[in-house]
Amino acid sequence: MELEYVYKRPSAISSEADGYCPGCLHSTANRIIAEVLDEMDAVGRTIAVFPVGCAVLSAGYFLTDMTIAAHGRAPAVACAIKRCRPDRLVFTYQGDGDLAAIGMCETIHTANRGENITVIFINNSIFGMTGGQMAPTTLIGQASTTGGPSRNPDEVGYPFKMCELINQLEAPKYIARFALDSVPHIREAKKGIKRAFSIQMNGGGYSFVELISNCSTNWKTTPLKSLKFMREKMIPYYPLGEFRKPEEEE
Ligand SMILES: Cc1ncc(C[n+]2csc(CCOP(=O)(O)OP(=O)(O)O)c2C)c(N)n1
Repeated sequence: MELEYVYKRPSAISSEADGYCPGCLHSTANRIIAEVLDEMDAVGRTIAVFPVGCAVLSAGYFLTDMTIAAHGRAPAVACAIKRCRPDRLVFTYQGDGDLAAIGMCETIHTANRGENITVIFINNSIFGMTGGQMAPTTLIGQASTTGGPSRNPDEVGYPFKMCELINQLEAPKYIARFALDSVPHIREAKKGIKRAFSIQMNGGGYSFVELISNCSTNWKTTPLKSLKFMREKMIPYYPLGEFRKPEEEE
């Protein structure tokens, strides 16, 4: 009897076991991006730009063309690739330390130029790979190895809301924030990624998709409790939704 698969591995992802920590939502983010690439029949014409940080582990699983950029420089590298190969679907996949700390300059200028690329931003409110240092997105009161037991805005400023910041610029065409804490939210996130990729492939311009994610290892909690932290602490500070989309999409 022939088996009919109702749920299978997207062709954009290899069969390697992933190296993320147990419960890490990078794997969910990888999966929905890969599903979108499959649905758009875009695997063979995609170029991914991976960063420094846990997000770079994705480079071991995606079967698209790809490169890895120096810390924070993924948008600059992606712009160069896209300008040389405008027929390709080019996206970056970056953590919050990469995108909003060392890479803040590249992030803002790329968005301001309206480059026709998609930036996927994994916001887990901490530097993951290097061991839980404070990120630009660490919440007020959140513990980190460099910010102490409680982020104090009087000393280190307030957490950056990247969608809201980018929404001040003229050029971006699509700006949205989703979360990976539940199945309905993951479905919404997938739709947003597809919308961003479609805008790019239609020559529409810059798209920015933030995904609220977790880091139970450095938050020093369990994967299940990390979902609760996302719902109770992160989403209230980082409201979900589409901040900007092309008029015809309204
Ligand atoms: C120029 C440079 N500075 C610092 C580092 C060290 N470094 C490696 S990963 C990382 C943190 C990345 O954190 P984030 O972007 O939040 O990604 P996550 O690991 O949480 O996915 C840092 C600072 C580096 N590799 N290169």
